Amino acid sequence: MDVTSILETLNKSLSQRDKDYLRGLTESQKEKILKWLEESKNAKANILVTGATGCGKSSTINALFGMEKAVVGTGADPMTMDIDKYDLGNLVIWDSPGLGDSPEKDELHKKGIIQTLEEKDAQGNLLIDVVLVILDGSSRDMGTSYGLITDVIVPHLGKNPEKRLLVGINQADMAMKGKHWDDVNHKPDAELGVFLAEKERSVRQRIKEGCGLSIETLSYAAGYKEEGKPQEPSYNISKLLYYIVDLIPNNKRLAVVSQKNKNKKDRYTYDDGKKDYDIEINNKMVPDYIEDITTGAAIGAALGSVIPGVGTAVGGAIGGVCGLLKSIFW
Ligand SMILES: Nc1nc2c(ncn2[C@@H]2O[C@H](COP(=O)(O)OP(=O)(O)OP(=O)(O)O)[C@@H](O)[C@H]2O)c(=O)[nH]1
Ligand SMILES: [Mg+2]
Repeated sequence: MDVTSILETLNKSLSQRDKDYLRGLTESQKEKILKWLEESKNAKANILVTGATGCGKSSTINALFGMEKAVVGTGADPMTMDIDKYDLGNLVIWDSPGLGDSPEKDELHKKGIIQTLEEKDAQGNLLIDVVLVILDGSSRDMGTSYGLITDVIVPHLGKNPEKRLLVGINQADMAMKGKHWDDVNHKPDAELGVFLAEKERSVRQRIKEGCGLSIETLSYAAGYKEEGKPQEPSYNISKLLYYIVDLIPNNKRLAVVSQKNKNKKDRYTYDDGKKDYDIEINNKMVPDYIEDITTGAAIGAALGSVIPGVGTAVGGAIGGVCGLLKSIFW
């Protein structure tokens, strides 16, 4: 999308009422909004995805963001780290094996995870914004993953551990050995729904008992992929992105949403229906301190029309938003 069409789209997404409202904001409110957008332009978000072999890390990344465009690289020290790094420009995804392979490999993976969690950005802040630990929902043995969470990850999460960790229970379709899954609508039936809710609750409780933290858990299905065929549609992938965005710092949220997988529409079609997560994601893009003052979420509407899935062009898109807002403000 070029800047002119971005501006046009934006202009259309704002009603006259929104514009009047925005124009009526105080100078300091206007400055605050522009400052946040300016910061968002060059912000880089970092997400670490980890979990046991075969839990569905790659499938999840693919469903969330689409990896066709990803440049596959390696971690800082590939000989010892074994961490794949997907650099999408404004979003970097670190894909690390979890534990459970063999004692020697586990040591290696542990070291790699800790090293990544301790990395700092140019400002000296911890580099990784959010850690997504993926559990295989079809497996009964979660012991190894709890160990990974409480003994390896949590001690290295820094000051606000509850704001940096999320646990996803993947392969929801296989949680009851493939039974009670509605293949047509790509979601669990009532019985499996209850089973999954119980699973989420018990994982939350185990973590709470293990390290005292209240960590958000959610079940989803990235979607099974057969060799040579496209990946099956996902379930709850928009909910997963919503949870991720919720944990991401304010000025990095646009970076994450800009990478939302928009090539495969069905990826974001099926979820538990408790909320419209796509709308919730758009609402989350605007920091709370700004949403408070712009009751109509006018900016959210504008951003929602250009940011999701815009990819590396996010800087230009945000520039467009800034330009339009300036022309409305003054
Ligand atoms: N049924 C089902 N299968 C899935 C789902 N997600 C992933 N899979 C399958 O699980 C297998 C492993 O998925 P990957 O995404 O490669 O898992 P991974 O964690 O990246 O595996 P490693 O990189 O080898 O550690 C593949 O056959 C996927 O198609 C899901 O939601 N449901
Ligand atoms: Mg993988």
